[in-house]
Amino acid sequence: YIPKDSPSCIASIIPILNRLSKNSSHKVLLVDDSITARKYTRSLLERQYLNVIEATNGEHALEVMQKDSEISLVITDYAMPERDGVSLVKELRKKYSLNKLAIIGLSGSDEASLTAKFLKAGANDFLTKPFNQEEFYCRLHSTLNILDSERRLYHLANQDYLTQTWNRRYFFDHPMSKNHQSPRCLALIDIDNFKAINDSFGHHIGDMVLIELATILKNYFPDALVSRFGGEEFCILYGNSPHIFEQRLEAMTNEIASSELTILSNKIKYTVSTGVVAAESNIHDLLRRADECLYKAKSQGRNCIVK
Ligand code: GH3
Ligand code: MG
Ligand code: MG
Ligand code: MG
Repeated sequence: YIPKDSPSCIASIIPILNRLSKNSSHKVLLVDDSITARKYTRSLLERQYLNVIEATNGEHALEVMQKDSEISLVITDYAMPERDGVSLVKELRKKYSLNKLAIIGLSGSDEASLTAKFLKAGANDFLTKPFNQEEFYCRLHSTLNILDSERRLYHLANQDYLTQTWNRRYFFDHPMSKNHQSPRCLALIDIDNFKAINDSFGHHIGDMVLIELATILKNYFPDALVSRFGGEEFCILYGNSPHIFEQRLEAMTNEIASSELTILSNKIKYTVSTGVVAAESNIHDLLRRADECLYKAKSQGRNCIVK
């Protein structure tokens, strides 16, 4: 038997305490109507180098969340004026999935069903106040570990490993792809004679050209959905003016054609061909039409845009 606060028990938590470092990027919103409770929990969190901000009830917490997109953990009390903790969790989970936000419920109430209420509403975990400090840290760490894993999983499932653009799965899942009503522009961009780049310089240099192109695409279209569709083919889905879209595509095509890359002391020039469409149509139709335009761009001699 080890008494709760014996030195050996404290020692056992040291590796866990060490886990969160000064550069841990988590920002915590602490929601409680009791100033004393907030002060105490804040001091525990700050000892873990967590950046803490506070809200005094559920409604207030929703307002803070609206304004601050960096919050990755909400720790919330149950009984509060205006909106209680369970209702807050339900509201938050409508908007933030498990890879965006972790939530821990706290309550001083002895209502037995409260744990289940919090968990069913979407909380990751729950603790009854007053809680054991060590247990709080254990639950805090496991919750943040799960958040990190969820984020990593999301990243692995939706991003292209080589170029760090979105992948096809993300593209087709995105609301912008699914919303058939809204007018959209779509471009399919394909590197010209890419096989020759691989053949002359090697596959690893080809990979670096793909990374370079992805960077250019993301710079030219920071407000669009940029995905890698296949080997050396990228797709851009854009929700604003077709005129601006085409202007940017043109500027980008010219910049690529007129620059020379130096990769591991190899001088490389390349060009891209693009097929572009703008219409209120379903995504498969847009893709089919953009592909036809891309085919024309290739047969017209490459390094051009066909709409
Ligand atoms: P075109 O102008 O008609 O598009 O000719 P192309 O040579 O670019 O097209 P083709 O489809 O003949 O060849 C595409 C090449 O892209 C073949 C394939 O080996 C290469 N490729 C596909 N994925 C990757 C990749 O991830 N890295 C590298 N280095 N090459 C890749
Ligand atoms: Mg309370
Ligand atoms: Mg090609
Ligand atoms: Mg291709």
